[in-house]
Amino acid sequence: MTRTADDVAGLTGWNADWAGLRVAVLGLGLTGFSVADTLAELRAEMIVLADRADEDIADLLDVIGVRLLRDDLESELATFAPELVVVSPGFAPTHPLVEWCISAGVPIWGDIELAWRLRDRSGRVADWIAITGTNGKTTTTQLTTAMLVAGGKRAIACGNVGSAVLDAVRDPIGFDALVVELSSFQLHYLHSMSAFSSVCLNVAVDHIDWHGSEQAYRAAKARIYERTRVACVYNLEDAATREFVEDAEVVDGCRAIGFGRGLPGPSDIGLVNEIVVDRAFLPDRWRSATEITTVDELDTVGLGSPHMIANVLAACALARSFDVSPGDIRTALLAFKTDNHRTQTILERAGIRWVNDSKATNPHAAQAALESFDSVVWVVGGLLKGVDITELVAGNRERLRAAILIGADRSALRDAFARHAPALPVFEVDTAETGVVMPTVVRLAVSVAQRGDTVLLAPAAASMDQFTDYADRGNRFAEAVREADHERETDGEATDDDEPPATAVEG
Ligand code: UMA
Repeated sequence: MTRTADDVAGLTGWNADWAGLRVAVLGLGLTGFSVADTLAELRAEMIVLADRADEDIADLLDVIGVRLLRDDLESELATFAPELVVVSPGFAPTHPLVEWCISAGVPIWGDIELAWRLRDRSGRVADWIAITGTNGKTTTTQLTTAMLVAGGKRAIACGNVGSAVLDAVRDPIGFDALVVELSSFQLHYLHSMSAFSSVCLNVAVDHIDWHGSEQAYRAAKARIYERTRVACVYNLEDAATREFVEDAEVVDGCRAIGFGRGLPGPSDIGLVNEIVVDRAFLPDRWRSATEITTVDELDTVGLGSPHMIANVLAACALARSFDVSPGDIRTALLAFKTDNHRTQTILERAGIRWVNDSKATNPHAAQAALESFDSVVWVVGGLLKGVDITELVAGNRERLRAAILIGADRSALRDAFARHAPALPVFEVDTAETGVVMPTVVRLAVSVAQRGDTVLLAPAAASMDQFTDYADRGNRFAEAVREADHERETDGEATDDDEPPATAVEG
């Protein structure tokens, strides 16, 4: 039975009849794989079309039993005759495959549309807070997430910030809120999202090559506000964003909340004498205002520049709409910079998450970091300061894929692993050369990590044997991770000569 476009439009909910639906997935990057993986779980009939594909991801596709086509894509698509096409954001509307779908009348969704329809995957259906804008969206997404988390909500940043929304939607525990960063590309292919609150931070000319015109780019940005339920947040200093809100079809009762660095009116968040104040989310907003923080305080954590203040104001509005208290928001803001080396996700690539928790300078802190993840390649060691590491090793062996030992005090670690996790692959980085340690760690981690793993730097030890301090250790780890990723992206340009000279031995 072939499904019509109307049948496909009616597919909403994880338990809808996805089985056997003929779907073509365009692209095989972060988005394409998350889409294929999800639809495989739903037993759709699927092909993935990508003329360029990362070999690792292609292998994974093979593992989940999905067919990848790399040549003659237009005729493959026509032969397959999809009932639905799910397109990666890199595919512009003028791409020949997308044009074919348009002319054939096949519904075209982005991954965000699919994720929205499948948001009831875990019993706990998250509200979505949607963020776009030409500039500042990633910072605002991170700030908002931090504020929600400080307010006791289970929240995650996802989307264009670098992790697929479908992965967040399929989290087994679920979230109170997804803070979703959306690019104009993603918005273009999004049709039914109804965010809890939404913001377009600003609009400048961008991505004309993809959209075809400035007007089309702006139209995509404006979509963020459609069907918003509680608060449309707009920039008082950017008239276009206000116009977008005025033109949007929102849910009855949804409010328009302005943010800007000037004096706030009722229903705005702004600055009064360099104090960040909320005049939107309080009972008597006509006569009073709530103080959140000051510009001086923001300055101390590197958030005092004008564009950063604007991002902070927008994030405050979104968090306040979600009922986060001014006190919790302030707490999140003041911790924002110092959080850098605490379970900071550096990168997610090919299903592997790279996390920096260099701040874990003792077993207690390392335990907290380890508990956050199910399957870990653990980078551990340094100056143990005479602290017994045995319990930490014994108590976590079940969640470990492998361990990579660094630092001066490796013998205690080596013994603990030998006694309590004898079957675990344990690698040692036996160099003390500062510039070489982390590239070696990353190389070893790449060789052993599998999809779903987290490579976690949580050393449970002080850093001064090899690094200036924990920040230096964390920064060097992050640099090595990004460097390795860049080398991979530049398609094997890295040669053996680029490899760090250190030896690494498997224990
Ligand atoms: N492909 C082809 N042929 C093409 C075009 C693409 O085969 O002509 C395939 C290739 O297999 C390639 C894949 O498509 O590997 C790439 O797809 P993609 O470009 O859509 O990238 P993804 O890996 O899916 O990542 C996308 C976003 N990328 C873009 O929008 C270009 C990521 O944003 C986003 O984090 C991710 O989805 C998860 O939501 C990055 C970005 O640069 C950070 N965004 C732009 C920006 O911020 O300016 C918009």
